[in-house]
Amino acid sequence: MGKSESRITPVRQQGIDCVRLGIEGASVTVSRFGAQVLSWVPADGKERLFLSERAVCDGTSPIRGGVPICFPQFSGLGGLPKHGFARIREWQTTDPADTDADLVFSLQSDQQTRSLWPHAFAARFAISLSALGLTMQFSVRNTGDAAFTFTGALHTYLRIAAIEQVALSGLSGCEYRDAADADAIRRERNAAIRFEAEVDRVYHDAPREVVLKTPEGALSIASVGFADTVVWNPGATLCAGMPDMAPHGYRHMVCVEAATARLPVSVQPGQSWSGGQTLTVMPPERSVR
Ligand code: TA6
Repeated sequence: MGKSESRITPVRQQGIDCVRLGIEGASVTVSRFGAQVLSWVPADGKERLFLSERAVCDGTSPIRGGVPICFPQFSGLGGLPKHGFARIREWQTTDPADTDADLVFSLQSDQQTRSLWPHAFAARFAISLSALGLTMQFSVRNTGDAAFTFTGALHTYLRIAAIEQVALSGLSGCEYRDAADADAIRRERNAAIRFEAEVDRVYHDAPREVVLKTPEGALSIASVGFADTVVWNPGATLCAGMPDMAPHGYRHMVCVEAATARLPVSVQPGQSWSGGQTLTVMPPERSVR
């Protein structure tokens, strides 16, 4: 099926209102709550995103899994709710006609956002789908008359069969802040990261592409605009204390996030910022471990 024959349908996933887009044998499902991608199934038919079986999908709290949009604050880097408010707001679908994207969501500042964060903004989340790739682009325009700064991320939860079998390459030599060890600043010494316990790292000024290798194949994770790459897996102990994760949930996910965390981005009045992440299923010859 070609792009012109793309299909967008309203669906419910785990009880939440979503929009599903199908193109070239691939599909992506996005919740209106948070404009959160919950499912991405490329044309090979395999789900690539993790959505916790215990995710809360009633609009009362963030959804554990998929691709939460963290804005205007990454994690606890400020006084806002953790990871900001974009992931707990209802977004609107917008006509993608004037863009290259297949699906576009928008979120504007209102009284509620201004009560938390006193700035005027218009945010967009644009999705482009192909047979083996998913591109997500977040952009924000300053619609007020004073500059603002923000931090944020596309907090992508990748589905994996078994955490002990995966390796993430591409970050060797990169400086990182180790949030799992009192925010120590370290340098990545390993050619590939493996996950034997909690990993919670912000890689500063990270390379534009990292590769997640698994016995089933490899996934390229590329970013633009976002300076940093966050890598997170809670490990068994933290996971056991998370009410919206099954005890074994940590074994089936790893977050590789396009983030702007170390240095806040500044946006002048009338100006826009944008950043994105592209996930691509790699051909078998580039997948060898
Ligand atoms: O991006 C990594 C991180 O900030 C971790 O520290 C971890 O807390 C994770 O996000 C999940 O945060 P959440 O608020 O969704 O539980």
